Amino acid sequence: STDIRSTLKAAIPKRVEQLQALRKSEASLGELTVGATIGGMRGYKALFWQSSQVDADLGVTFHGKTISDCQGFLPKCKDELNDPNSEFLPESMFWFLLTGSEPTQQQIDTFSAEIASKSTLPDYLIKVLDSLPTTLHPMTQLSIAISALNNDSQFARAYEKGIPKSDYWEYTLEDSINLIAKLPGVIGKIYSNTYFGGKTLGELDTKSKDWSHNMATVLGYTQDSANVKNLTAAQSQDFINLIRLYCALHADHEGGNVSAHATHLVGSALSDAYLSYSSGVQGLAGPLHGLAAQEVVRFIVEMKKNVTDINDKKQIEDYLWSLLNSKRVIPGYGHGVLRKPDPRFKAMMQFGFNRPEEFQNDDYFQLVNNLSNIAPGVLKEHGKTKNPFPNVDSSSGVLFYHYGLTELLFFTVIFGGSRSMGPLAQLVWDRIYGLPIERPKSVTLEMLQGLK
Ligand code: AMX
Repeated sequence: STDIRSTLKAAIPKRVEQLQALRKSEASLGELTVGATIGGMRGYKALFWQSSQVDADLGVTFHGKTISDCQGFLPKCKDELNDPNSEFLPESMFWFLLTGSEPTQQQIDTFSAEIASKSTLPDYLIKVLDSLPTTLHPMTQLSIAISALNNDSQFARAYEKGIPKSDYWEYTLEDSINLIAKLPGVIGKIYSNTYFGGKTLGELDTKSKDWSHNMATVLGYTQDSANVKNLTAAQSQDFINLIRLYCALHADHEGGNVSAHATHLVGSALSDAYLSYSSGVQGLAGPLHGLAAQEVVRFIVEMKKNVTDINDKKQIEDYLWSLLNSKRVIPGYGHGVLRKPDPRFKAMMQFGFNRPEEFQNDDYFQLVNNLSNIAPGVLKEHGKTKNPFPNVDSSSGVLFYHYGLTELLFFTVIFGGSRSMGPLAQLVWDRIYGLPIERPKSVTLEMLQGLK
């Protein structure tokens, strides 16, 4: 069985030849307009992104495969093959995004073990994180940690020595794997420093556990009854599966979203994987992008305080109108590209529906579900939002909340763990293709006026 490096290597010649054939193509991808240039470039097909695509109606596909396809064929954890509740692994998704080919169980077992073996944090990074004020937003801590890891960048070191352009991708791949491997430890450290006075909540298993298992453990979701979350072993296991599903589904969402685009843009200057992805994380920290996950739970908790019956449609509608009338957005609704309910939203809700013993009495979960039937009508009547349906952030936060991850600011950090996978896979391909620095032309107000 081949490993991730040789599988990728085998995929390179054909793709490079295909891209090469298009390099000088003058086929048009559409017109640029003044309105769209000052309107967030909506609809511009101006980016090349290989591994995922978002269709306005169908949502995301990964190399043409839907979420449920991926749930069917991507490998799970080797110890849980007969457990129907065990979700496929984010490392399987990374493999698939990167190589475009379906990994075997054995390949993922090996890759997952490699990631675990590289998960220990260097001492300097622990010092950096320990020196940060606990009042610093965990997303800022995450981006600082990722930037600091550039101390270990194999690409940056090799570039300084002088390497041929054809070798860039190999160093970028090593950096990307190292970065992904360190994220569970980084995320656990930020969590413990920010909320638990630096107490170790669980130990990384550098030998046999998968990436999500390790992330859950360092967040305190250990299998022993003495865990800080006071959860049963079965509930901790649910949380591991929640991390697996959430992180696999959030790994990539084509190239134009802020975190992916920022990573790609910064990477185009040949900044290494750490610097590139830390800028992606800074973009993810914006409330219109990844921070929406925290906003949704805040909003749901607040709404629950304001309605006496979570099944009363009228009360919910009134609450939504009060938000809209005070010129606030309904968090978790709307999307830059999608025009239907986000299939990731549905997959995350399904996680709850599959566990009725946990969720049928969870008012927040039930409220999110009710809201998904009520808010679209209100937003349609309001008439502004192009997509009145729930996006992915509508559902994920309340699931984390249910299992005792109640620190709202922290949800986006887990998103930040997940989103590394797609943009870093693309960064490796950017290097394989030798794509140039991104440098679009800008225009001034006077130039735009002159066009009228
Ligand atoms: N509630 C109220 N108004 C909304 C709205 C919502 N959920 N979504 C969009 N609108 C409004 C916009 O503010 C805009 O109003 P304006 O013309 O007065 O500025 C108008 O509808 C048109 O916007 P749009 O073209 O439909 O959306 P967009 O592409 O500009 O923005 C998004 C998309 C997601 C930022 C926006 O829908 C929003 O702010 N949603 C709430 C926050 C959220 O859930 N973000 C998470 C997105 C997913 C992610 O990246 N994690």
